[in-house]
Amino acid sequence: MKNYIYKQTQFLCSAGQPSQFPPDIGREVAFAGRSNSGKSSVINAITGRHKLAKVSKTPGRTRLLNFFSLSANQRLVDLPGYGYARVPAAMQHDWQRLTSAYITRRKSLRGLFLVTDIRRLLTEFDVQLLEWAADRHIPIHILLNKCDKLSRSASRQALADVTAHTHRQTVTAQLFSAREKAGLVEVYARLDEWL
Ligand SMILES: Nc1nc2c(ncn2[C@@H]2O[C@H](COP(=O)(O)OP(=O)(O)OP(=O)(O)O)[C@@H](O)[C@H]2O)c(=O)[nH]1
Ligand SMILES: [Mg+2]
Repeated sequence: MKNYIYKQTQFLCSAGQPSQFPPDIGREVAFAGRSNSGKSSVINAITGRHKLAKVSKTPGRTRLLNFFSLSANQRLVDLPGYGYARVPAAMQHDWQRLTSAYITRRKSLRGLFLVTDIRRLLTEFDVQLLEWAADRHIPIHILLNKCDKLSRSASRQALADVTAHTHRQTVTAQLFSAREKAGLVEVYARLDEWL
C-alpha cells in the first residue's frame, strides 16, 4: 500500500468551466455524488488532512471542481455535488453540464468514486453518472458513506441492495465512513490500481 503518497496531497486549483481545468495529462481519480453525501470528507479522510477539501454543514457548497495534486502527474478531483433541492434549477443545470463535460471528455480520468449517503437510495443523477462513465469504460467504485449511522446488519443489507443493482463488471461498491475512517484499506487499494 502506497498510502503515504496520499498524505502529500496539495490543493492545485478550482475550475468553474472546462477551460480552467489543469492540462489533461497524467492520471486522475474523481469523487462525485450528491450534495452532502460526504465527497469532501472522504478526500480529507484519504489524505489524512482535515482542511484540505472544505466540508460544510450547508449542502451544495462545493460549486467548482477542485483539483488536488499527489505528484506531477497524479491528481484527485472533488466534483461539485448535485441534487440539492434548495439550489435554483439553472444552477443545478450548470453543475450537471460541468460534471458531464468532465466525465465524458477528460482523458486523464482513470476511475470514479461515487460517494453516497448509505441511508439514501441512488438518485437519477447517480445512475446517469454511472452510465456516462460506463460508456467510456471508466471503472466506478461506490462508497456507501456514513455507515457509522447504521447498524452493521443494516449496512450490510444496504451494500447488498446496491450491488444487486450494479451488475456491470466495471462497478464495485463498499461500506465507508469518513467520520470513523472505516474502509480506507480498500479505498487505497483502488486508488493504487487507478493511479
Ligand atoms: N456521520 C457521518 N457524517 C459524515 C460523514 N462524512 C461526511 N459527513 C458529514 O456530512 C456533511 C457533508 O459533508 P461534505 O464532505 O461537506 O459533503 P460533500 O459531498 O462534499 O457536500 P457538497 O460539497 O455540498 O457537495 C458534513 O456535515 C460532514 O461532517 C461520515 O462518514 N459519517
Ligand atoms: Mg464538498
